[in-house]
Amino acid sequence: MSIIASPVFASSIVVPGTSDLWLAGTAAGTVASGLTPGSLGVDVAPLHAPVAVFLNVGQSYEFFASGCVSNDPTIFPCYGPDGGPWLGDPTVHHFALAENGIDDFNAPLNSLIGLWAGSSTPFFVGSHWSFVAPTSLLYLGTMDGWGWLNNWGAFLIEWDGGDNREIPETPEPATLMLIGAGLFALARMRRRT
Ligand SMILES: [Ca+2]
Repeated sequence: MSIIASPVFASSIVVPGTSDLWLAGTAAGTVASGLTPGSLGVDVAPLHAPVAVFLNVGQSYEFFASGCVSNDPTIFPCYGPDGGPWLGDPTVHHFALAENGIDDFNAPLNSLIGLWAGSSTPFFVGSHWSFVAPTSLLYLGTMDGWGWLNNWGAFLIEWDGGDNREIPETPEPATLMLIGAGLFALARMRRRT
């Protein structure tokens, strides 16, 4: 008999490949991510905005991402949340550089990336991420150089943690037995010292 339960994902969310982090927190109609710095953005909020995730500050979370995203499946592979190379380079950056208060950033093509509300610095998330939430609003998007509007696919993010963590209201008998055995062992160790 095992008391280790299979993972229970309390929550899940879908991040479309069209989720452009450089539109995080922007007003409707804001554009971003043209081909060159200063060129008119081709992605528009809220259609291509990143996905907003609300978390509990100071609580622990574990994210598991699956699925795949591609710039164009007829030309590029469909990469998982850890992304892949961009034309031989291990990473790609934001061709328009800093935009809408969000810094330029390098990450593997089509990888899952994030940005905390109030921060200007994106970060790599990938397929597995354990963290403590520093603030309540997290934006999730995918990595690209420009033009998220034509991206294919999506990532499914399942997570455990926060107030959604599964906590049994009453310990199961096996758990109580283990706790009892642990206390007994502790008492024996203490007597020896
Ligand atoms: Ca694209």
